[in-house]
Amino acid sequence: MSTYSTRASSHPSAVARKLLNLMESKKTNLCASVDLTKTADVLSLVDKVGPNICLVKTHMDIVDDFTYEGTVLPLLELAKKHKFMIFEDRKFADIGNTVKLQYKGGVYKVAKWADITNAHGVTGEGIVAGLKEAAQESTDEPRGLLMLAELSSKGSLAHGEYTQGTVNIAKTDKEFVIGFIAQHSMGGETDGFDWLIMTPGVGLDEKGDSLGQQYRTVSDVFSTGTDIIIVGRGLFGKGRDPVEQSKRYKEAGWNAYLKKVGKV
Ligand code: UP6
Repeated sequence: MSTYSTRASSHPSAVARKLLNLMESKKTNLCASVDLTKTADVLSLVDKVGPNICLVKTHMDIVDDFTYEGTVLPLLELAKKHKFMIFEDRKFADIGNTVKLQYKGGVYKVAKWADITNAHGVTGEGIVAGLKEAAQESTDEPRGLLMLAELSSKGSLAHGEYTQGTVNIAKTDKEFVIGFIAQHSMGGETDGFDWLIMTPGVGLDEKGDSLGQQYRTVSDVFSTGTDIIIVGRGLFGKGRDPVEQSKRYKEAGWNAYLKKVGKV
């Protein structure tokens, strides 16, 4: 397997190149999932874990006091301060025209500030085209899309033919679609794709939660093709110290990566 920096040197997406370079220079493949409902809590957590992460994943629609000025602008400042990128986990799932409006507009205007967002394949390839148009009409900054190929939750319907169908949708845009939310590698190398695999449902202490989440360990997800680990409650759950935990997951993720590329 190639190193992050080798992949950065030849990746067709500017977002992916930036992220891969940043991962190499900060020595981290940890994405913090900041699922908190108050802006102050989101920003405080991000400031604590910032030095140890490459990416912050948000669900802005759970933030009670969300405003562009009060929530997004300070988050962008923290992104500059700590050098991480931003992924809004919006999970778009509608026809192209509707997702275009959702991505560009409404309260959140995701295309304006998030480097990366994601979408389900269930509605077909128009979703990629619609989101790409919204990105182009919103900003000159590069934007990237992840397709949801597999989910971590118990009983997920995203497997087999559905997953393959999502991979086929991803193939329709080599530059805008940078990879997948998935539990395994989605291949693609032989067709010239270098997809980033980002994996949620990662936890070193628990096996799951009471609502169907299932956790796998860091070494387990790396053994099946992960490039970036997404960790939420493992960092900030009850009784946890986010600084300590982000260091722990950073180290576990980096060691698993080094092992995979044969550097240890
Ligand atoms: N997420 C999953 N599984 C998926 C896709 N997305 O858990 O297949 C998201 C959730 C949450 C985060 O929406 O924001 O990843 C996982 O959080 P946790 O680590 O606290 O379980």
